[in-house]
Amino acid sequence: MSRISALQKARAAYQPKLPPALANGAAVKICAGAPTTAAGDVEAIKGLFKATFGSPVLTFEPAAEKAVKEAVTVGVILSGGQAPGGHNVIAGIFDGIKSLNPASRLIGFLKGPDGLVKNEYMELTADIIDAYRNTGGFDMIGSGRTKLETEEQFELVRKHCEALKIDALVIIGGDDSNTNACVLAEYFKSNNYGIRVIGCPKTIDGDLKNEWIEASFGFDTACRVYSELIGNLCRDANSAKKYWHFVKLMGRSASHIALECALQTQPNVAIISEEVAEKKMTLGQIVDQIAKVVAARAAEKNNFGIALIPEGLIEFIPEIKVLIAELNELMAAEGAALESMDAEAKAAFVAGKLAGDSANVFKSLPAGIQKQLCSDRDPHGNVQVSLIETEKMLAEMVGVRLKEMKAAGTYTGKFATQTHFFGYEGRCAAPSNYDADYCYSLGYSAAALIGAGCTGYMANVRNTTAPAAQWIAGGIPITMMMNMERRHGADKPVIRKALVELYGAPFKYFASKRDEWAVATAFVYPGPIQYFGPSEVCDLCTCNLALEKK
Ligand code: FBP
Repeated sequence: MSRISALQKARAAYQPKLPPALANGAAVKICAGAPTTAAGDVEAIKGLFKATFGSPVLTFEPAAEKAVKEAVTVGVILSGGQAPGGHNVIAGIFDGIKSLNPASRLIGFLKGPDGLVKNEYMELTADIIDAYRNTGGFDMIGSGRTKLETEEQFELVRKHCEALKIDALVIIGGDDSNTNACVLAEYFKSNNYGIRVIGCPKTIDGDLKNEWIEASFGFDTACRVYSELIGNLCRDANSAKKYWHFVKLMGRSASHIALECALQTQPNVAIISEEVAEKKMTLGQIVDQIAKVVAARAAEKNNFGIALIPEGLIEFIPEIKVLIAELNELMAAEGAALESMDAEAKAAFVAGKLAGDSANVFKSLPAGIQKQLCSDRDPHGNVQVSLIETEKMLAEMVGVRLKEMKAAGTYTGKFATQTHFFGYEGRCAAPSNYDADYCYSLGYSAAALIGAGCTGYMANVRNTTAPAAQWIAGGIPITMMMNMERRHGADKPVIRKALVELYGAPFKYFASKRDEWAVATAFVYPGPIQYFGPSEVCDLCTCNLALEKK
């Protein structure tokens, strides 16, 4: 057996908490609400999801007594980027289906949706599950970003599931992956294939949430890891007093991670992309805003500070957003021509094809950023913003602006920078108590939905700011979260992403404090995640959730 750390050994014994409805196993009493609709473009979604549209929200209540149901065989995939707690979702599914009937079986498809299409799998036995309880990472079965969308893929999935006698599939993923789950559920149901599909909300980005889904799993742990690191940088900056640290944080479409880390650490600057879009700020205005804070701190002899930059910022700056939309269309149309080109040639080719404002904006960007904007999209058509070095670009541009201010006599300080990108550091961390409990409960809820014969649902656990004894579990129809969006040059049904709400309590609190945090050195040092010790340091929820539920 390979060596495991002392923490992993001790942590393996942690028994995640479950909502009371699941205390007697996954054979629960189901309470159904009223028929549901879609998040937008209702008629289009209704037309595309004729078999699964309109299902009710389901809430579980405890069964009167432990019941044995028919054994089920369930397939599971992890899809998209890693997020802490994925293994606990699988452990929850395993324990849940075993509670339905000890003869139930769990098959793990390898490397995400690809495993389903290529029929690569392994049976997940008790020994395997036990070795991964409460661990971070997705290494039990791996993950991938392949999009399931063609009928040919769906038929392969059916063939492989039927050969393994699979009754239901659980897709653990973000908005794109749960969109896959919904499309697959519709295909199986409308063709009477009898294989059910259930989704689970995963993503460190925190943008898969809505009125019903309080959080995507992994967000809590990842933000705690980044906040610990940011807190350490804050302390270093405050000790050495000579660097401004520009920290880019993952979160490609929404700034929830940047906002949460700002709430946990109180940095001098935190840019929130959604505000940039709302105020229609230009890149120049963002640079000015940061430079003003640097100058104000320099006037107090504080030539150091911390600036948080959300990974997706570039896509929210209106002029660059228009440029990216045009680039997406252009790259989809010219895919064949671009395929054989290197990054430099792609940028030159694209520059020659763009016209009007977008051509000027593209030309105004540093060459490195131009190339990064022309790099391949992910399989879902998203720009890979983790590859765009916004933190370096801003640090450089603020430096240039400060030189101009110095020449004009409005700034007299010193400006030296360090840049960082925190993303991968947190995606596979050992789940916090919140994520360990939440994930296990989500997996167990997925098992309960399967036991009840449901399809096209996302497992749901809510009221999670209260102790687990008050958590509510159930299922939400995925069609309820969908709308139409432009992807790869075509309108597609997708789950609506949750962006930071500028009228929501977390942003409003941040906005009420940021001027004070900008000039004062008001850093908070959260320290590492605590797995053992008093409840007030171990059983926390995010600042976002606490403020939203206050
Ligand atoms: P998911 O949406 O799949 O959960 O992934 C989120 C994320 O962690 C983003 O924050 C980041 O931009 C992206 O994955 C990077 O993914 P990759 O390593 O595959 O490029």
